[in-house]
Amino acid sequence: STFYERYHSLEDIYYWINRTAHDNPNTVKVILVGSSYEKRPLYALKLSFNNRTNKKAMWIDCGIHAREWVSPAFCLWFVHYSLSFYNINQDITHILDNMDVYVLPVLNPDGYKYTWTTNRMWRKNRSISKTTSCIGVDLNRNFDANWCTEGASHNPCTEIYCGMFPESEPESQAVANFLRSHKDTVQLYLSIHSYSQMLLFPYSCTLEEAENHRDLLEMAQEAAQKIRRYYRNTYRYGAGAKTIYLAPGGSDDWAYNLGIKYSFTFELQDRGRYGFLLPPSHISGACNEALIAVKTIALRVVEKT
Ligand code: 0X9
Ligand code: ZN
Repeated sequence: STFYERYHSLEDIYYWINRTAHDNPNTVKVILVGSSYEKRPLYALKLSFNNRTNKKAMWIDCGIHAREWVSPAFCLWFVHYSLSFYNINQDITHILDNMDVYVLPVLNPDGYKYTWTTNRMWRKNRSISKTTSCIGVDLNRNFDANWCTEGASHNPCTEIYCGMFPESEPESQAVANFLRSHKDTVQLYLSIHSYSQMLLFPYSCTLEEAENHRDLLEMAQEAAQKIRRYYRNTYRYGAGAKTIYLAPGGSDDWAYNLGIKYSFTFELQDRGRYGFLLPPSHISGACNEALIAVKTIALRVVEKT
């Protein structure tokens, strides 16, 4: 199997980030977006294939939930595909000609590390609370979107602990700060999770419909259709609250409310057979189908603007 068909330790991923930038000096830059609770760097890669002015951008983050290993694998896959198939594949070429891409491979490095060393099923970050011995905040409940209402918990011992206040965690704050300062260029926000095979869009924090719900629904539907057609796999799609569950404080809803009107959360393979423990032999299938969904949605966003 190739490098991209395996799971990698945090150290390997840091090494890969550096190496990828070093080997592609004209197109790839490393951006330090912030640091984690345990002071690990949060590196994003910026892919930029030309110097057009007023270029728009998309953002992809992976690994917000520690145990969802196929998610960081997708971010690596996507970068590798972009670098390998620019000027070969029409769709990715058109996307990269019109958009810069920011890719954050591991949003939650402390949690990811912990799943490699101590507890494979860890979800949250590793921040310590003053009031209990329970550790970690669910970073996807820590953003300022109906923060800690139904679908999140004030109890630090739960898997959906929302933290002390919105953006209390350095990881969520770093992403929020970056997007706030790039909101004039970033038009598409993507957050990659697993598992359950879904393409979700706002809102998850309320049952209300997003203002461009029809638009988002059509994009997700087209992406799901392509996955079915090319890979014979089924993805459900829809607004988060009605498709999976009410869950406030998520990055997708927050980014949407910031003004990034195309905002999606992908739940990659599988539908529960292996769950978070998706075997490495399934990485290529999972990533290829997610890639076709990303391309479909990004092409639509490019067309609209
Ligand atoms: O609950 C979540 O954070 C995501 N599912 S997961 O099983 N990967 O934990 C779904 C996130 C959907 N979006 C929001 N809740 N905002
Ligand atoms: Zn998740």
